Amino acid sequence: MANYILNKYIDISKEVLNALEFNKPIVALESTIISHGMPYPKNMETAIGLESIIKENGAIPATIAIIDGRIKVGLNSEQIEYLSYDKNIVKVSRRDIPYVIAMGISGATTVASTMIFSNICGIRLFSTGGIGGVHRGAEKTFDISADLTELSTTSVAIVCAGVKSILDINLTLEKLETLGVPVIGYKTDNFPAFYLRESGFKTDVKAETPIQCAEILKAKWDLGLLGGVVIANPIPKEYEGNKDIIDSAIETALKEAQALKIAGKETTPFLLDKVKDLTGGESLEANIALANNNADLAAKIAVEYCKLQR
Ligand code: PSU
Ligand code: MN
Repeated sequence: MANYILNKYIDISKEVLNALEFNKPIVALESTIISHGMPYPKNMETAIGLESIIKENGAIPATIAIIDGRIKVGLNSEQIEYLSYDKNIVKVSRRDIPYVIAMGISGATTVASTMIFSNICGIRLFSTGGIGGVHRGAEKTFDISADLTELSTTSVAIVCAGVKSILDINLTLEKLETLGVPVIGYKTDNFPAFYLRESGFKTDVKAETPIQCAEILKAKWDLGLLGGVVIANPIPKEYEGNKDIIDSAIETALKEAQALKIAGKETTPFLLDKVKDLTGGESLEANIALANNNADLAAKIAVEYCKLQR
């Protein structure tokens, strides 16, 4: 993208700019997980912890958000704190970007919008907790996350712990196949379900090492096959949740959402919040553990991908 457009809308931090210039490994991080995914101050501690994990692996973290109408790639600690406690932060997916910028307000980026800004800057690896997908009952509601359409066109790889079973996991995987998005299981061929290591549904392929993951990304993008890749990394065993407790919390949350006629962009945050309340602090600890685990893998893949580019 032309530099004047970059400068007109985007502020890239010094560290990230330097990494881009010298072809150093970078990992993008989303901010919806900070503003809408976890309570204060755990969200702030987690966001800062994720950046440290990426640095320990020799990569540069780039947390992304919109602050006062400016797209920020690479945040300082005051900006992370602001996103962690302020109650007026808008959830920004692809369609919300123009409004939030034009109004000069602040927004937390979802997987879709974080991918968009990463791609504009040339950042190829992105780490998060879970991606959006096809909601249960989508045959009636048409509720399919814009994260999936973004994955079909925007060339960024996402390391995640699969998707939460608030979604229809099978339909999410079918949709990803239609959209031509590779789904790589990291050391597994069973797609993970966020709190659980296995969803029971198969991944497209399995990779055993960060190098293998990097080689798949390189082959895809070298060939001009634009679009994203899902790298599904199961939650560490010691943090895995109890399936019955999670399933029953999700059932309750879905019923409540239906009764209250929750729709549109509110659906995912509503369901996530309910499940969090119903499963208590344990799910928060699991969420932090899997996010850390994903940042670690994403950084390792970014380092290998960078080597392949030299
Ligand atoms: N799933 C999670 N945690 C999250 C999200 C999804 O387990 O925090 C967030 C991500 O930012 C994701 C967004 O991109 O929700 C998807 O929202 P929607 O379904 O409205 O597209
Ligand atoms: Mn939706």
